[in-house]
Amino acid sequence: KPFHRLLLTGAAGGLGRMLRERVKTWTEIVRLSDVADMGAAAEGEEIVRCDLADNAAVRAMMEGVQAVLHFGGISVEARFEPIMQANILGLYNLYEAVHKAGVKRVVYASSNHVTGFYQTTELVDATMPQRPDSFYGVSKCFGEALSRYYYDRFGIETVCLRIGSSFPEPRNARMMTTYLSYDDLVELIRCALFTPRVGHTIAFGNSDNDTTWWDNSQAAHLGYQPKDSSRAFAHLFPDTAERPPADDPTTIYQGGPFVLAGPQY
Ligand code: NAI
Ligand code: 15L
Repeated sequence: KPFHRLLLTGAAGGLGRMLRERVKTWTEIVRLSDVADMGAAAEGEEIVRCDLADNAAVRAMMEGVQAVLHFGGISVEARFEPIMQANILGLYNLYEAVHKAGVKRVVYASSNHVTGFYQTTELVDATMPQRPDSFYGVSKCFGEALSRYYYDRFGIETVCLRIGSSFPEPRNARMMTTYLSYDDLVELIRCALFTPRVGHTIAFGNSDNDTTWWDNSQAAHLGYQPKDSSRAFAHLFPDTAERPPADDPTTIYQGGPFVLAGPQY
């Protein structure tokens, strides 16, 4: 197998639980980490329960690791304080540990909410300014900037995946555009891990859906070719179904409901 030990953070989460099995084709040992319970270690697994905000624990978690799939952290809008701990301080702790442990590559679960305040009529590419739609989106912007710094300063490569909506199936009409199937996510991660030179790459993560808001040409060198499409789920959201009005912010902006969060936090 190409790797001896891969670290997967966020292993107790929705994507982490799916990736736990799938990454085993690439690595002899997968080290699984989360602040939440991950159950018992199976063969080829190591379990390290730790809070990303704990610098010393993150350092220890990184020992002997060759590459990182960073899927841990707050994954939706929340109060600023926990986002700051997990996604901002946590990212700093992670990259310091990566640097000290000599890890060469990170695949970072960024998010489409880095650009959620672009309108759904716009086509966004990775050269365009970030327009986060939430504190959560701002924290992902920080992760993209921090990983850029660690590449420019130390040569540590990162592929930032601006994941759309990666669930077993789209959950609403918006996700017909943002849907990323689990198989396509695994393929995107494979491309991010094994493309020889990625430098610092930002890639949008979506399946081959009938509509898109994203131009992925800046990530063409990854060679990612989605195989699935939200088309298979079109029957779930017929045109006659009730939707927010056209002048509703959740319809105008790509971030959907995330653009309405904020003051209440
Ligand atoms: P999730 O919320 O199910 O999983 C995140 C995991 O991170 C949880 O198990 C949680 O316990 C852990 N975590 C939270 N705070 C932590 C801390 N301080 N220390 C250690 N672990 C902590 O989210 P999901 O859907 O699995 O997403 C995984 C990653 O992908 C997240 O970073 C999310 O922002 C990103 N993402 C996911 C998308 C999706 O459609 N599922 C879309 C865009 C981005
Ligand atoms: C995200 O960044 C979230 O982690 C996920 O839970 C979904 O809400 C997704 O974006 C989305 O935009 O659908």
